[in-house]
Amino acid sequence: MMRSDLLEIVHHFAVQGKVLDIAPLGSGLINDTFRVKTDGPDDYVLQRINNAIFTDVDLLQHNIDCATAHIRRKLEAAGETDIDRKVLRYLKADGGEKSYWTDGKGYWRVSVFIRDAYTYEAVNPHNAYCAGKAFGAFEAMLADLPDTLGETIPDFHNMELRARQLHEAVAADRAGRMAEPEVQAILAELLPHEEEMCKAERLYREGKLPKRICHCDTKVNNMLFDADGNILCVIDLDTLMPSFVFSDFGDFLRTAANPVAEDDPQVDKVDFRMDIFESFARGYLESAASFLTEIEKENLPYAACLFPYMQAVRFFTDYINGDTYYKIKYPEHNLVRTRNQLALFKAASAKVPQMFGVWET
Ligand code: GN1
Ligand code: MG
Repeated sequence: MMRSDLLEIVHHFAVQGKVLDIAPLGSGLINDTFRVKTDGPDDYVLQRINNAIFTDVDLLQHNIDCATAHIRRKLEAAGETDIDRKVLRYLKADGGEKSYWTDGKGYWRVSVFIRDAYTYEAVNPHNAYCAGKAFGAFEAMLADLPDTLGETIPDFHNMELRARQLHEAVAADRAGRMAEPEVQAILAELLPHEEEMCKAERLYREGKLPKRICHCDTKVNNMLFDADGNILCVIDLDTLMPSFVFSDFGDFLRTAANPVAEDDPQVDKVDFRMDIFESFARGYLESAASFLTEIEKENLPYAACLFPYMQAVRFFTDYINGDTYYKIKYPEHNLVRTRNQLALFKAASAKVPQMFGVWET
């Protein structure tokens, strides 16, 4: 994309000041993100929304607008200051009501860049505790959202669907990768756990598990921290939608409790850090206690295993399909990610008894 094209897009939004520079930002696997530097009071984040994945951009931005407005009102009522650094603010396009602009091909949005904030790919027990508190509070703030939010990706964290997609990929073998011995070996390791991992959908069907508004992508790098390691703001709200609380609890630990990145090929370095689990769970339970049911609470250790498992299945499915979903940097990337997440699943599963120990104390 040319800089002049990006500049033209930015000007559909009421940014203040003169644009000085537009440069790529972050490491997301789905959207394209740029930082827009200006000589005005704020810089901005320009994003091209991946509408092959988020097919209903209107619903997507509706969810985000409702949720951010609701959180903003709550922060104001609580007497918070510096609110523009604590909740995202999207600009309306062309002076209208929509917070995105499209030329019919691309879908774009602009939010205010949050200053003096840090992201981490790894955390320590202190910021894991802060993150737990922040996500519990985030869900608590949205628990009484008056608007109805839709599922931006229907059944996004539905393990039964992810399992079905894997089976379909295996049967179709579009990229001819089923002949690889390693693919067969991974499949054999994944399948025996499938039924057990689909427990959430069964509990939901039995009316025992509610859906709530969740973030659904609580990776560590979707959180902004201040210089002291406290959470400033939760970002990347694309997957904000009704889901099980397991999503937010499990996906955070999937990235935070693993000492290495999700695509690190050194599988022997993968582990599930119990110090991170303990501090995150403590923070989360402190602020989520007000709304969590017993069933939700007693299944949080299951959630800690479910998310590495689901992510392994998703990366693996994409590998078998010929890498059509996640951005990859080299041909085996999705296979490396799968191995890593499978190792994490095993490490977490082995520690489930210890996780229950944390509950009892
Ligand atoms: C995707 O784009 P990013 O990195 O925030 C994915 C998540 C996965 C994650 C794995 C919409 O998130 O569900 O957990 O990659 N988002 C979507 O890194 O599929
Ligand atoms: Mg994301």
